[in-house]
Amino acid sequence: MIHKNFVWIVAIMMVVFLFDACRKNQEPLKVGGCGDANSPEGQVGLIDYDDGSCLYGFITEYQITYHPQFDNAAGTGVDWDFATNTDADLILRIKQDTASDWFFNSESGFGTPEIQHNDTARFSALTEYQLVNTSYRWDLYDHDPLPLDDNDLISSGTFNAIANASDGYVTAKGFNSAGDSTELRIKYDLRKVY
Ligand SMILES: [Ca+2]
Ligand SMILES: [Ca+2]
Ligand SMILES: [Ca+2]
Repeated sequence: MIHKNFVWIVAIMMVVFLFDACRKNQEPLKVGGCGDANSPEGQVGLIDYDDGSCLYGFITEYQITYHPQFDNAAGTGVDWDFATNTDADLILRIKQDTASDWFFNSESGFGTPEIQHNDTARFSALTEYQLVNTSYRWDLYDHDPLPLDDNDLISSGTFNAIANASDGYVTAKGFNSAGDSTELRIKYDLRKVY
């Protein structure tokens, strides 16, 4: 009788042991990744721990891929200049929404290049500015010479640099008061911050 009880106890212990081993094997693996919301590749809320792999976006170039052909905010079909050179002469400025200073102002490094409305204007980054998870504001103006005429707003807009980042570009749309759209693209390289 003792022998029989002993066999039963051993059998039950083996079943419990095997069940416990199976349960442990089925526990999900912890998933690592970049847990920093300031990284364009951040996976906040989707991973179990930050594995130190975060890369960050540093601006290499600013682009205006298109802008309105005419200054419709000043009246339908109004040219950007008088009579000649009627394409817009671009001035692009970008800053953090709450900042007072523009961290990029194309006029200081590139002058006011005249660009056809459906051509891409490119401005190399003058400083390696790091994009972070916050709201940015940008303005695009057409330069005009005082005292004849002052600058005209082509478009302005706001965007979150991380929310709008994909495959090496932050893309944002801006508008003028007539509803005409303009596209801003900010090219960035991904690298570590040490
Ligand atoms: Ca012009
Ligand atoms: Ca102009
Ligand atoms: Ca003007």
